[in-house]
Amino acid sequence: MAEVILMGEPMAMFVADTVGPLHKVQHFSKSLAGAEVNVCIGLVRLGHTPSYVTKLGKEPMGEYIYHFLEREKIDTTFVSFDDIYRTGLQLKSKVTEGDPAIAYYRKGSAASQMSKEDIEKVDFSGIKHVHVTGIPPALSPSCREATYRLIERAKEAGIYISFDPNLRPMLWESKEKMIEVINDLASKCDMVLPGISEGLILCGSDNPVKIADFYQELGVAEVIIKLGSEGAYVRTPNESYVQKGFEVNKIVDTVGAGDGFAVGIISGRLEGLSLRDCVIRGNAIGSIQVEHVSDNEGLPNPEQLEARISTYKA
Ligand code: KDG
Repeated sequence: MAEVILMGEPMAMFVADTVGPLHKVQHFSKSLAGAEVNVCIGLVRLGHTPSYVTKLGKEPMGEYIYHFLEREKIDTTFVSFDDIYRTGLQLKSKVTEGDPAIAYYRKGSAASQMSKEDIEKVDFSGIKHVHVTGIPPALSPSCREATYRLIERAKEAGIYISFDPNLRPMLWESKEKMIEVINDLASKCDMVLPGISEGLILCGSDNPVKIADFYQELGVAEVIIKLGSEGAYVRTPNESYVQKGFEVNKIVDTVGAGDGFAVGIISGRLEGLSLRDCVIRGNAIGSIQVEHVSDNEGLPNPEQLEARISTYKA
């Protein structure tokens, strides 16, 4: 039985085989992208049972993703196929370091057809955690309603909700709307996990203390601000501290590090770890993720995670 619910859009991702601008690249390798599905994959690798809510196109890319989910042992009970719309696609450039260029082909995708009716079908029995991100509310008006309904149903059921803003400005109608909706959704959750640069956009400050103040004033109990290689700033009603990050061998691609961090927090909570140990785990997984080109291939199994944690110099 599933322990965690996540809703999102998975995409077939084509990663450039050679460095250079995307329009010049001849050959790409196929893999899977999508913030929430990355978190599902990470949770399964650590022995947990996420259920993924999404819509796929009835075409080869939808089938590819469906088989991928089944192979990764992600619960597909709430995955449906859309007869008309297609699965979204993404291109990603190859970089030698830092952030790659991304191009989306996802407007009007099958996943963007999700609506609150899809959330009504979800069975919350046995669910201990709901993880929401700021991507689905950017996909379409019906996906935005579905995101609100997911939070509402989780709250009604008394389930703990974490929220990762995951800002994707190019998917929103305006920057103002993005800030308004993301902060409104965040205010309804138990934990918010912004990156430091997201904090600047959402709260007008890149000072972690001010970002934490902002969300606590909105009523969020736990705020964890991701500081990249510096680690994370943690604020709860009782304490605040910076938890130092891990040393990284070589940064190959930063995409997916935040999803890895969320995997650490959610899996740690499910296993009853202290918040500090959850954050150490989140930092550890984020540090492994940036050493991999794929958005999810680096997500560790328990042995790989333990090996990284054993290198920690607090
Ligand atoms: O967090 C990683 C995701 O961003 C990536 O796998 C896909 O860009 C993506 C998205 O918008 O879901």
